[in-house]
Amino acid sequence: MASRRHFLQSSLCSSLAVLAGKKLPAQTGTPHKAVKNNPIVISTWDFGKAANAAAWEILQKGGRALDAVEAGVKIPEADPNNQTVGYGGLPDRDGRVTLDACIMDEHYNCGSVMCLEHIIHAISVARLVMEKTPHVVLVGDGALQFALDNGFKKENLLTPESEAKWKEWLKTSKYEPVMNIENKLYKNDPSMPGGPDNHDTIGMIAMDANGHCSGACTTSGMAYKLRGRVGDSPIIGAGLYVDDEVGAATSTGVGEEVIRVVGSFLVVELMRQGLKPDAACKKAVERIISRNPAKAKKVQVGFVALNKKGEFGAYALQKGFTYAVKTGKEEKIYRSKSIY
Ligand code: SD4
Repeated sequence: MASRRHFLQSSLCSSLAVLAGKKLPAQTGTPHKAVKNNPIVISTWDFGKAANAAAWEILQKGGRALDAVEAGVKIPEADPNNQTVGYGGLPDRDGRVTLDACIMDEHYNCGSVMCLEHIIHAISVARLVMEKTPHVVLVGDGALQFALDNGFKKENLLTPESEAKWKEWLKTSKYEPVMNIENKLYKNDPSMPGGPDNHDTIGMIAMDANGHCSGACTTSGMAYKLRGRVGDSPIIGAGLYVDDEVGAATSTGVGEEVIRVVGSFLVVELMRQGLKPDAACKKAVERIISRNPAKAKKVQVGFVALNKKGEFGAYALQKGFTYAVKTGKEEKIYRSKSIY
């Protein structure tokens, strides 16, 4: 009865609004408001700066955000010195480099590869999954076969440096996924995946000169993970989400904690409800804490977000999370606020 009354009331309101010539707001919330001619790109971590520069080449010419984020994240994917993304990534516990990546455009199109081996540019394979198949996700051997069928080259992604670190790790085989925390405990332990000189996943979100958003996320995942383990990074909604009505968000850190709360989707939904990007990221981080307070104290998760007004922000569980921003006016690395 109550719901019928509610239905009647809301139908009456709708009819009155239509009669009054008023356009009702879209049910999804924030109306599509684009900031034109003001492109922006944001990436996780310091090394996002070089990636942003590549993305900017495209954005400044009026190119599409989708092309920009793909070109941007290809920089760390190809960098052998970056041991958490693409070529040179630290392997799983069996010594195999397995990559996770996803991409999403302004039309809710998305593509993803999980546990992909031997292909440097996992992000481009993810884009091809999005554009050339009726699917969203390809995994493992199937993803590799698809990549090879589409002209990608099979390569050895394990560099001598990463192999040496893995062999060092094998001596203890201690697996503790602690990432990039400014934390004395791990500062002097070179075998830890979160050691001081280590970096993490690149998540990149951008808005182009037409005011449209896209995002990309690519990683070799947690170092020394179990074979077949997939983190948040290639999971649409967890490691990345784009909703061109609202904005975009991406994450880095211990993927299991992000997946549990569908982190990037959560951030975007919180922005849809009216929160600024930094407040939305903070709430998502708090959600992680509320789900598992003991664990949250020991691991790192960081979110970055961008809304359709071009406002951006970030929040992390722990100190030490940085993100890079490039606009027509600034090129800067920010230190994220954190809970702990
Ligand atoms: C994962 N989120 O595989 C990735 C790893 C990462 O910062 O981002 N590290 O869980």
